[in-house]
Amino acid sequence: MTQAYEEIWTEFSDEKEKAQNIKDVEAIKIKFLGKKGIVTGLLKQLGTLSVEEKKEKGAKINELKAKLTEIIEAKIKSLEAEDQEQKIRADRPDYSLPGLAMLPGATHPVLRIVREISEIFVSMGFFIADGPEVESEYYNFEALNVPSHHPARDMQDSFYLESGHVLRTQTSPVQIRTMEKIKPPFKMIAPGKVFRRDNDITHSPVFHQIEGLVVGENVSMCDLKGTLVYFAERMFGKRSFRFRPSYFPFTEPSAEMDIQCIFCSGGGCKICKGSGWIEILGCGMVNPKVFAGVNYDSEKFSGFAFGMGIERQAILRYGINDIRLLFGSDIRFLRQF
Ligand code: 2NL
Repeated sequence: MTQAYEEIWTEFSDEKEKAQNIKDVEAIKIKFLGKKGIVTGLLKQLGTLSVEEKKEKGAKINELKAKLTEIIEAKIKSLEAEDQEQKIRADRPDYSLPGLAMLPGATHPVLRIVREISEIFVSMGFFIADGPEVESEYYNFEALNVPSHHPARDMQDSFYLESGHVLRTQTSPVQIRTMEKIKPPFKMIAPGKVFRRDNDITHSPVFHQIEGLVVGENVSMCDLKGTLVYFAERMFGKRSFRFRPSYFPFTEPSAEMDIQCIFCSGGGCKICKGSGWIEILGCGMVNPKVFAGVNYDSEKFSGFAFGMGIERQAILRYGINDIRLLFGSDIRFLRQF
């Protein structure tokens, strides 16, 4: 019988060595200690023996059973611990993997141009002012000598609110409000959003403008030209510029300033429509009727004013072919700046 125990022990030890996982160990447990297992079988055989032998062999078999049970439980425990460890290792982040790119934010091209232009005028002593985007008809039109029969006041061209207010169509109301508050001489610019009922590849219902106003004694068309040429050369580099007569209700005389086409250098191309020139801004000497509205004495003071669309400057500067790209928030477009 001792021989049999030893064989059982050897077989058990061999199989235990080969066991790879809990399932294997469970199978060994059933084979040796299960209801129909080898050790259980030995215990069943005891019934045929004498009381003396039963006592002696029973004790030995029970000893073997206890030993095997202990080994199996220990093995299961260690395998479970290994499993647990492996799970934790698998869940652990892999710090050697390449990270996700963190793209830095960037200034929108429209804001970049606003800052660039503002900085040029601030360097000449202009201050920056702002004002409401929802305006009364008085500040948006009347005060600028745009009478109620003027086509610019047409419902089709401007956004009107039920209250009778209007979304400002230019930033000039900021200048009117400033003139109501302070006395000349001064130089100011007013950058901001403006609104018109237009929407196609060259027009957006919301766009940005910078207007400027200089008021003082003996301010002349010479000052206008000197200031705007200095600005344009800093903005676009040394190029040819020209002033053409134009018309605005709020200035007299009025002009438009052109730059020699930056795409064809004046030879004529698709962008300048063959003319060799591109319009960059409108300007003029402030109409005395505008001064009268803010109680400035036109005998004593004169001034010049100008206005330009920011998107237009951005389109010229960066060669953008659809104004809507500037408002689309498409990261592939914006990333290029
Ligand atoms: C354009 C032309 C212009 C002004 C704006 C102005 C403002 C006051 C008095 C007189 Cl308070 N003028 N602003 C003058 C001339 C042209 O803008 O083409 N803008 C996009």
